[in-house]
Amino acid sequence: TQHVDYLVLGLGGMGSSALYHLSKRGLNVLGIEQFGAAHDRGSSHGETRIIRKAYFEHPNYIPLLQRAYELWHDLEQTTGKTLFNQCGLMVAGPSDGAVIRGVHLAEELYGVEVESVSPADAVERFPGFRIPDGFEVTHEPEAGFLHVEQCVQTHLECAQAQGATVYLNEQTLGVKVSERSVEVKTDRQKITASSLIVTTGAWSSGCLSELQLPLEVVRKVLFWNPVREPVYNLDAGRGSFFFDMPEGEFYGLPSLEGASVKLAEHTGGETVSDPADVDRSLYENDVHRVSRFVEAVMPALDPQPMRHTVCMYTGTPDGHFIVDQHPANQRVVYGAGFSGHGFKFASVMGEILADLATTGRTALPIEFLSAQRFNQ
Ligand code: PYC
Repeated sequence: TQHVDYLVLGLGGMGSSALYHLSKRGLNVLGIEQFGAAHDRGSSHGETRIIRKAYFEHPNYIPLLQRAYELWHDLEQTTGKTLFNQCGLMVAGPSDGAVIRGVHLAEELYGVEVESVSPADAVERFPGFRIPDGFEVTHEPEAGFLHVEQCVQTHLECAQAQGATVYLNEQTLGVKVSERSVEVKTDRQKITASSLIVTTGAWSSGCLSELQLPLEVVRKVLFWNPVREPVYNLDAGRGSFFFDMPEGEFYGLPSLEGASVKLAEHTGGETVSDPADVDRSLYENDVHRVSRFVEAVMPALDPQPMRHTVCMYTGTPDGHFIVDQHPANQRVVYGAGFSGHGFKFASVMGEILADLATTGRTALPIEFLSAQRFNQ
């Protein structure tokens, strides 16, 4: 049996960052990942993730986002890599809808820069979009996207350069947590750890079954649709977009290569009973909701996708993350239930999980993410 001081299970967005922060502190840390580095079997793949600060989900996230921005920037500075693209984000929806109201709340409470764009200006500023009647449009200039696989890969490479050990393609078969010890059994060995960080995404309920976390994994299909007219190009200054439609919430990214636009529905998705077995094929049923959105709102895009990938959201009942310590052992910490809006926080979540694992507390305001809220 091998013993390590810190063991990180799951090296996707959150785990790769926790590994990075722990190793940066000079600690003895091992990370275990059941697939390869920056793989496409979980929730941290598909080229891009939106990052934004006008956080309509809840203003409590904004201090975390401010730190997340700083940390992504630091990682770019240290490595010389481009991970973040500040292309801006257009948000469109009914003025009295939760999304537009949440954007304005972020502006009021935290001074996040948000421009209101009149319908006439929207036609000029966002060519290729047909804004539904009665919608309000905002633009957040500091928003943009992250290159998701490169973020994971960079955290992993830097962690290894800082002395972390990484075991890839090694499956965790069991996790035993008691007041004084942590034991992990994998398909290759047994490992004991003084402290454990669980960031296993869609596999979290399985790894921490004794906690009965209220998580539901859903299957999400991401599409790349062919461009008919070159009006969505990143290099022409186009940005990301998010629409609060009566049918659901839809989002997309500017065209990176000129041929296609990546887009998806944020709402909905079928429940996945076993994340290892999620259906990665494409069905007519997957396509039609996004196709209808394209027909209604993006006339310069082909409604039929040219490619897709399948990803998973691990949702909580209130759509907010769970970041906490194990009730039986404070040296076991976890981040779970990122509910389809977590990746942008990976940089700061790694720092928070490293704080919790090393000192039992963090200066960052995460009380609202405690698992306790489900026991009240
Ligand atoms: O977190 O910005 C986000 C997001 C948009 C669609 C899915 N997640």
